[in-house]
Amino acid sequence: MKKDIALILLLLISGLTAADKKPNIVFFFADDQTSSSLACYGNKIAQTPNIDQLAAQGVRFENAFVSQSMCWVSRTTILTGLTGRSFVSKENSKQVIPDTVETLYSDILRANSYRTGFIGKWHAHMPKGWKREAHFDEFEAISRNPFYKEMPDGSLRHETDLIVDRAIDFISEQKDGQPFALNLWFNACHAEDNDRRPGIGHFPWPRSVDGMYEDIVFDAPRLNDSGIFENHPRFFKTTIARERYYWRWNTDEKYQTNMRAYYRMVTGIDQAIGRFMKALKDKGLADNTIIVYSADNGFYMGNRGFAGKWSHYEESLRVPLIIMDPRLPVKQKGEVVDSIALNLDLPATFLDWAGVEIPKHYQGHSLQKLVNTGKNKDWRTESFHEFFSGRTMIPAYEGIRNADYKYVRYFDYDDYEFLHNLKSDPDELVNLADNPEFKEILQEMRLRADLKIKELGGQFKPLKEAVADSTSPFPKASAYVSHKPDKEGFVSLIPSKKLRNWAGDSKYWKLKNGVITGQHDGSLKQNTFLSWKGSTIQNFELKLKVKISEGGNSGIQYRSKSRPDLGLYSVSGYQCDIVPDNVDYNGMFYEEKGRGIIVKSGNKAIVKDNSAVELISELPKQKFSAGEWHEYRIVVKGNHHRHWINGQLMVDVVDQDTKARAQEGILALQLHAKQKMTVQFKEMRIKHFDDHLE
Ligand SMILES: [Ca+2]
Repeated sequence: MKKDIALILLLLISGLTAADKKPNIVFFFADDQTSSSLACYGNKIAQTPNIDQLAAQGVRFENAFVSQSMCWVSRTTILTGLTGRSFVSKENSKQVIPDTVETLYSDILRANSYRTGFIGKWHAHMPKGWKREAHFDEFEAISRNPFYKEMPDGSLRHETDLIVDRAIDFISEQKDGQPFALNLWFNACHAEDNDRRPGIGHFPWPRSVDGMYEDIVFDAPRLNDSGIFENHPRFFKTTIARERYYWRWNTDEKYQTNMRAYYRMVTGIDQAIGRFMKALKDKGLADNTIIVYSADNGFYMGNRGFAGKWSHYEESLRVPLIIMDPRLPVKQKGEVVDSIALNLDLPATFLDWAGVEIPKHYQGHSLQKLVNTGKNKDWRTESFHEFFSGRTMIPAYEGIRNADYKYVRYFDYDDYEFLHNLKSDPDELVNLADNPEFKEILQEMRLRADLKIKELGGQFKPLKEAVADSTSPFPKASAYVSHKPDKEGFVSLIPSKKLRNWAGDSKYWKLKNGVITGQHDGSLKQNTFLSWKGSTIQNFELKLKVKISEGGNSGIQYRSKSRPDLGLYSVSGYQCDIVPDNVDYNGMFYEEKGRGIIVKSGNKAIVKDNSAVELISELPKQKFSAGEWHEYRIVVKGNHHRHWINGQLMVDVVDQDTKARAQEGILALQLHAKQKMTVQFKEMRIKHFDDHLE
């Protein structure tokens, strides 16, 4: 009897302790990451040991989705517990209804003794006057643009690392006896949209993962067959998902460079998580801290001829979801759950862990039972998905998905419908909406979608304006995508005010009155570059005016590559040399990579594929003096390169050694190290010829 009483007492005490000791919650939230880019989700290349470890010690959701594949909507869904449709105005889908964001899940946790923190990418659109920092004990927005932030000592630190630095500060200040809920919302792996230089420009990674995946040659996108793209209705083929495909995936050169960069961003997150986990353990908090890892939306990495997210396909909607609760029984560790989980479920789950009642209006459900036992017989079998953000730019849709079928309709396009059989056609390549055999299923899913829409707040008002095309399905020159040429076919490259569309060290490069000036006093140790961020270039005519100081040395780089191994602003590739008062060098055909002359000025030549030069003829040589404006013109078509200065042809070269140098790359201006110099550029205009010349 005594023994029993002791046991009951012990149970009571331990029971009380467990109930009293609320778990801490850390929510790692990546940007634009489809689940397939993690090793624990089957990726054979990605190195993500720390995230994999979370999956091994916790639970991984095989079927996690977002209700809307869009950064700000997905984020607001998590903050409010509502599907997008329920928190925006039906007249203006960009406007959030103030009542719906008055109390966030973090406010509820805070009111229930939690210390709350938010560090990282916010991007939730809130009504005017709404103060985000008032909704957390500690709040620090850290955005991209740029990904690298300057530290007080002048060094640059990537936002992923910075967010985890702040997170470690947060837990180091944590007092005993109070639980905490910390949101660490990364900007990685979102692309730097305004910087389309492949690699470190478009997908900037933390420098700690420099060089990773360099030897990897990525397989082409699995759903790469051009017929898959062709099979879409026109409105699907002209959106920004297609435009951005030309920003980052359309050629092998771009694809490989950007894939490596994207994977580095993923591994950058992984390493930062590893660092945080160690700090958590050192602080003695690991045993009572639940870790959640997810992403705000999926991502197209060239599949179907698309980039970005937004649409109804699985690449867009699927996200990773890993929950590591250290209190889990051993048999649950490493469990994979098949049930449909949504971003909508996260706030309900957080509150459930905290032992707080879940508000009645929350539309998601706590995942706790699924995490703890792997099962929940009352769980949903169907999920609602939609897109309405930026309806004027990106096709909006609504619909439902279950284990067997996905039904959606693009409601601004005469209710264009898709019906996919997910069991027999998991890649969603066949649209069954017009197939009479599936008429009943279509009808049934239509009705269920209607019911769900009614429940969530009803239909949107019809769009007033027509949806504009973002691109033609097959632009002749991808460099023209988002850069419309003038009547003569040229695009101006020098902005009127800030050097926004160029990347370089502002210490050396300035823009004033339409003139770009590169200057140093002799202290520059290594060549530095100013690169155009607009796109890569292939076949083109470039016109500009150049002025250089005496003894100066510069160049116009083209079809170049970023060389982060040499520095953030280093590039290599072809160069039209700028050296005044030198008949051999001015306008010559140079290669920055090997720092070598390919062909000197005054030569018409062929560079053989073994790099031997065959001279065809000599062109008249001419000196061009320092301190005066000269007109440069570069025309490149295929492997034929020509450089002119003041109308004088300086080099005319066919470079057959095409493997030695990239045939597509970025445009950049050089500032040569060592000797003090000033170089200036103005009236710079480029005309692009077709990417695929006859
Ligand atoms: Ca996103």
